[in-house]
Order: sequence, then structure tokens, then C-alpha cells
Amino acid sequence: MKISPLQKARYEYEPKLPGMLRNGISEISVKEGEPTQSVADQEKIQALFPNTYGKNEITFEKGENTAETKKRKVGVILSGGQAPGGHNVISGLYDALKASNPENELIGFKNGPSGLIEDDFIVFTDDYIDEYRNTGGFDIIGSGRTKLETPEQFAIAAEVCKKHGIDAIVIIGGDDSNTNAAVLAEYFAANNSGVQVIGCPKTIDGDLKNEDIECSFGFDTATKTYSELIGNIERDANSAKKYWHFIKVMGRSASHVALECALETQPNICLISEEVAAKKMSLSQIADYIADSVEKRAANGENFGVAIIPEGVVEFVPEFSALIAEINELLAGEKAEAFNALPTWKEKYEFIENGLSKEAMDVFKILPETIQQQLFLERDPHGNVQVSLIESEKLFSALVADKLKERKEKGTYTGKFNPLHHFFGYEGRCAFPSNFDADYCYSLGYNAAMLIQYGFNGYLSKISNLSKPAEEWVAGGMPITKMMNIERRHGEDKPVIRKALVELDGKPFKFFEDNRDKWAVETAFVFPGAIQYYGPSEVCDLTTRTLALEKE
Ligand code: FBP
Repeated sequence: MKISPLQKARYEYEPKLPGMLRNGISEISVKEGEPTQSVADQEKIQALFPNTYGKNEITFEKGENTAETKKRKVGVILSGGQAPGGHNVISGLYDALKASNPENELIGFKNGPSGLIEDDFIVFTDDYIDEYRNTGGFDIIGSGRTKLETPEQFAIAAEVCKKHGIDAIVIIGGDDSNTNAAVLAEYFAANNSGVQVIGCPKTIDGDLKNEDIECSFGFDTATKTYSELIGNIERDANSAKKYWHFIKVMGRSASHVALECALETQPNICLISEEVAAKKMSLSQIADYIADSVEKRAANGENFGVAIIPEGVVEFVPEFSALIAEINELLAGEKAEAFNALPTWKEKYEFIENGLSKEAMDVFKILPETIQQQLFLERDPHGNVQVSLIESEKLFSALVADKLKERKEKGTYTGKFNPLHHFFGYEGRCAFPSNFDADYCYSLGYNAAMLIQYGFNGYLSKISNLSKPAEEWVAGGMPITKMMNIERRHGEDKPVIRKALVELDGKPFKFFEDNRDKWAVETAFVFPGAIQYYGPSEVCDLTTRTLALEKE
């Protein structure tokens, strides 16, 4: 394999562990904290998890290691979307397992949770692991989105574990994958299989966080990568002074990524989906809000700017989600075939006009034709519109253009509006992990091995105090059931980890809110530049603004 000079250099990087894990395995003792309760619906969650509910929070500290050092075999799974640092979770896990007992074995199930069901894995060796240390991506074993959630799948998983003598499974995933990790842990406990399950919090979206998990890994690197690019675009905009850039950033539902990028780069506009929903903003109101900035800046002779649009925003616009619901209904079952058989867009439009309510049609009518067509082209396997494929950056720039046209006719706006569009998503998910993510992930993996050694089951590897230097980080574990509540999913009540949306009374949003009116009019851009891996700590070990503000 040909490798870049940076990759070669990164192989040599030694990730920083929390101080309490730095004295060698034989010097890590466990301190049991208080019994835990789920965040809500305690009785229901307890009934669903009789064997794993209510366990104690635990912290590791310096002291004699009293755990059994018997030979162990551990399986690891990467689940869902890529996030920088996954390879370091695996290398931390591997190093700690080998340090505990050189005969311990780590195997990696390939291509996500399906690897466990299909009994498809590789056995890690020193050489293999060394090729992936401190690198981005999940290509060490691949990832996948198969969900492990049915009793049939659990029974197969138990068989596979028995066949290979696996003592523990580590699942590296987001809220759904860790929810399923808790259910699998309960299944193993209920069936006395002796297999432990440990979760690790992953997702660039940043929505797996709560009072225990300060942030999911990958968020730091991904937002720094997008912020670098946004800062570069801001500087280009400020140099050429002729384009308005509409930049959609990833984050399926919550707007943590968009907000963090805004805090780092101070663009003229950043929409926050959670605010759009809370204020029940219509598409027209959002377009007016952006057009106000364009108009004010034009009055100052600045016919350029940058607007950040979170990927999931359209789902948070009440009238738009109502429209989508009607479209899903309109095309349900065989009706989709009848629609698709219509030869021209004109005929299709008539079909739509006859099928939608007046309210839905009023929204549909204001959409640009390309977006109208996207709503009818892209369906997911359940027949639903795939909202994440809607080019919302183009949608909003088109709506803003309409607003500006009206304003021009009224004589209130005399500027020029040339929009350009970008989508930053996949380019941030496999970047070389920042020092923060490299350290955090290695620590999560190392810590997961300690949780296994001490016999815990159904726990999430927890590293906290993350806004401080790694030396001061706190390592421990939290029962996954503590993070659960009951939610209605696909018509059923399900125990799930609560997804964290942007809190409108939280410090990161408040800071943004206090400053955004100024940023909307002035050119207050900040250029974060590329992630730095070597150099002064205040540059290389910088955490996200979100984390810094939350922990202020
Ligand atoms: P996870 O929640 O699995 O970490 O994935 C997050 C994400 O990157 C979202 O931001 C994005 O909407 C989605 O994955 C894209 O999914 P896919 O990789 O399947 O296209």
C-alpha cells in the first residue's frame, strides 16, 4: 500500500490516555458509584431489562487491578456511518487486551453488525493494527447499517459467540446501535451466555450526548474539516465579493454540526433546525430571514455572503413535513406505479394537484421545479421520500432569489445575487482524526477493554471531563439503560437512547443567538484553517466550541 507522508508520520503518534489509565493495566482499579435509573419511563425500562437495569455507574482509578486476567476473546463491530477515530477505538481496545494478557484475541466482524450474523470476521494481529493507527475511515473492517434487533438475530449471535468462544462484543455505533447493544446485552444475560456487550459512542452528527456522554467521537474532526472548508469559502467570497454561498452540512436530524461550524466560522447565516421547529417557521419566513441579510449587506455594497444549511432542516419545517406526509400517502402502494406511468411532468403535475390538499399544494407550488421533481423521484425502501436527498441548499437559494425579485420590484433592494451551492458531508467522515479524536477514541477502546476485564455487561465506555487536557479526563462506564426512555417508533413503543437535539436554551445556541444579527450584516468571518496535528497545543488540541461553551 502506498501511503502519504502524513499517514506515515501519524503511525508514530502516541494517543494520550486519561491520567488514571496511564500507569499500566495492573494499576487500574474500579470504583463503583451509585445505582442508576433510566432518564425516563423507569418502570417500563426496568421491566424490559430485568438483568441489566439499575447497575452502578463506575469509574476507574489508580490502584491494584483485582480483575481476572484469564485469556479472553473479544469481537468488535463498527456500525453505521463512518466517523474519524474508529480505527483508534479498535487499536486502543487491542493494545489494552494484549497488555492484560498477550494471549487475548481481538477479532473484527466485517462490514457492520451483519458480520456477526454471517460469522464473517478477521483476527487482528500487530501488523494489521499498525497499518490503521491514527487513520480515518472504517476500512479496517468496514461498516454497515444492518440492525441487530430481533430475537432470531440474537440467537444467531449467541451461536457465533459460542462457536468461537467469544467472551465479549464491543459495538461502536450511534444511538440506535447502542440501543441495540443494550438489548443484546440483556439477551445474553437472560440466557446466561456469559458474553458481555460494551458500547462506544460514535457519530459525526453529535446527537449521541447526554449528562454522561459529553460528545460522540468523530464530531470534532468532521466539524473541523467542514469549518476549514467553510472558512476557505468565506475568504474566497470576501476576495471576489460576488457570490452568495449556500452550504449544506451533514447531520441527519440534529443541527449540532451546523451550529459548531457557525461558531467556528461566523457566517452570515446559519439555520438551526430545532429553532425552525420551535418557532414553526414557514419556508417563506426562512427565505425572508435570509433575504434580509442579503439585502442589508447589499446596502453596504457587499453582494456576497455565506449561509449554512443543516442537512435535516426541511423535516423541521412544519408545512414541509405535512407536504411530505401527503406525498407519501399519495404514492402509497400501487398508486406510485400509476404516477410513474404518466409520461410527462405536466400530467404528473395534474395528478399531484388533484391529490394534494390545498394547504400542501400551496407549499408545493412555491418549490423550484427540480425540488418538486426530487420529491417524487427518490423513495426509500419503505416508499417514503428521502428527505436527506433534497437539495435544501438549492431550495433556499431559489426561495431567496424569489424574495429578492419581489423586493427589487418594490424598489427596496438594488443589489446583485449570485448563489453557489455546496454540500459538505462525506468529506469529513474519514479525515485523519484530530488529536482530540485520536486520543478520545484510543481511550474509549482502552477503557472498553477494562470494562470487559472487570466483567461489566451492557455498559457504554465513558470518558468525561473532555474540555480539559487528556491527563485530567475521567475514565469509567455507564449502564446503557440509564440513557434510555420509551419512544413511539413505527407505531410501537420502544426502549431507545434519547437522541440529543440542539438545546435552544443551551450555551452554544445562546452564544450564536447573541451574535448572529451582527454576523448577518457585517463580514465577521473567522478562518479556522486545516486541522493541525503537530505544533502548539493551543492549536492542535483545541476542542470544539460546542464542548468549550457547554463546559464553561
Ligand atoms: P451515523 O448516525 O450512523 O453515524 O451516520 C451519520 C451520517 O453521516 C449522517 O450525518 C448522514 O445523514 C448519514 O450518515 C448518511 O448516511 P449514508 O452513509 O448511509 O449515506
